[in-house]
Amino acid sequence: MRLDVVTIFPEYLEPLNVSLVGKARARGVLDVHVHDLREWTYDRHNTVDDTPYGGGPGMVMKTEPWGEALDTSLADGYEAGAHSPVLVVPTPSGRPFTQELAVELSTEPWLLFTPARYEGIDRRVIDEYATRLRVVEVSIGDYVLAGGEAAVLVITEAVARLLPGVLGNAESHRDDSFAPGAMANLLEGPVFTKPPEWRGRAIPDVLLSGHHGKIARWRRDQAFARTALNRPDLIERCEASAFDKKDREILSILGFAPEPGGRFWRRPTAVEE
Ligand code: 6GU
Repeated sequence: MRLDVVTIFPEYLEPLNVSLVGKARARGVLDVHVHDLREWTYDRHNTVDDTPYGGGPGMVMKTEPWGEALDTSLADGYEAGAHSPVLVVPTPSGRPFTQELAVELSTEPWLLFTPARYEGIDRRVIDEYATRLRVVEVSIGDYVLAGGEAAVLVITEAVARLLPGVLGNAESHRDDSFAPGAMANLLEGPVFTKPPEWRGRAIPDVLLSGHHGKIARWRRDQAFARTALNRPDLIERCEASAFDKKDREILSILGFAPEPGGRFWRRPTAVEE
């Protein structure tokens, strides 16, 4: 997979040299190109922003540097044999980034990211490239960052670990929380390793029992407990048919009850902790 990133802070993308993404690059699975947007400015101050038409606070990133940066990056990539670029535009007004979108992007041969600062990029730039390429505007969550660079790191890491040959084995993704079809989309429960006792804290007996059926059941119960606590919406979203008899018992203990519609809803509790 080829990745291009156009940014006014190339050094912000340094983490792409480290850890999992760094290894994917070293192995030749990922071909990363970071470009400095200011290379395509021609005034003394390397201006990339200007005041917004219609007034209002903040600044807007100018069309011309982005147009030249994207034309050049695209030409370089095509020349190197890349094809079918997808323009990924990080923006808090984009479509939510999910594991499903990560899986989808991991099948693309070429992603071109346009992290913006200020109030964003002049809309005409996105509209112009949308006539030629697939454009996906993506938000990584319901909060506002000062710029899209951190979002590029997040998206890249989520995508890179799905590429063939990056993680140890394909099995590794199957149980990911949020993996499509993962245990009814529950959050994963706690994990433990040696030593068997630490500061007076033991390992749950069942994990030492060697009884694989009991261990799987305990892990699922833990997953339900954690999901009920942190993401009850994930349980409410599941079809009731995803739950077996023991699941239903656990759900009842956790305060969920089946509705005629076929889903489980949490009974209102006296005090939400
Ligand atoms: Cl992709 N960019 C910015 N600036 N803020 C965000 C975001 C992206 N996703 C959530 N908040």
